[in-house]
Amino acid sequence: MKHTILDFIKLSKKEGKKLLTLLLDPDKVLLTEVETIANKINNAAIDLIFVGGSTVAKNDTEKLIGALKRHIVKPIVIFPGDYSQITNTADGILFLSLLSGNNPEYLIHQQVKAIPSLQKTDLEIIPTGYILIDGNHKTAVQKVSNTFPISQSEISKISATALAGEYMGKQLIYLEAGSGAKKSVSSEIISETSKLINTPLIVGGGLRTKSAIQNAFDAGADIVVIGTAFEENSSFLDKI
Ligand code: 1GP
Repeated sequence: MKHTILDFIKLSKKEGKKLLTLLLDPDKVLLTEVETIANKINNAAIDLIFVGGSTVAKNDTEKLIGALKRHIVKPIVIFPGDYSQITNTADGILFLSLLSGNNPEYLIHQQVKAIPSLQKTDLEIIPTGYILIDGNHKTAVQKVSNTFPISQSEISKISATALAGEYMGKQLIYLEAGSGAKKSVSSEIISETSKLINTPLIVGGGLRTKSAIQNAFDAGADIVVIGTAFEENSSFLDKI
């Protein structure tokens, strides 16, 4: 089994190097803009690229990653909303399990449905515990997964869910306030969770400023994901 991306993440954590990830949603990126976007990514402090969305038209993920690959050597990881987004054009995939909700479809059934497609790829598969946290905004993940996020006040429940994920063998834990969240995951939640787990911690959702990203890193995030801030203003990366 390949471990290139995960090894890079673990080594970065060990060395105290924080990683910044750009999320691109195939629904929102025009293929004609890919070269310009790729140039920005190549010149920015972006370490990883996630590609995915809650609802993506068939083949759009493959087309976007294929186009990005013509210009970018940084690792591209599928961040799938469902198993139809699997494509061998990427380097790896977050093999997500939605640990915060009570919907077996996103806890295990989608993962089983993904197997026939994954067996035809040589993607690096990265077991990831995905924890949805209330961002004061009904997000696409919440609607599509038909689950409720955990309230930001339930800090011990969030950190316990993360540790349970680690004990279940997840290699990454993702605290997600949801794309376009009005309230990003609080520093207290990030801090309490990162203290409890050894697994690299990803934080995303609603981080729109350089200081918000820095605060998430300072609180203990190993990887920060930005999506909307770049979608709304492609020069956002120039400031980082
Ligand atoms: C969503 O965490 C990511 O899955 C990014 O969120 O679009 O709010 O940056 P934003």
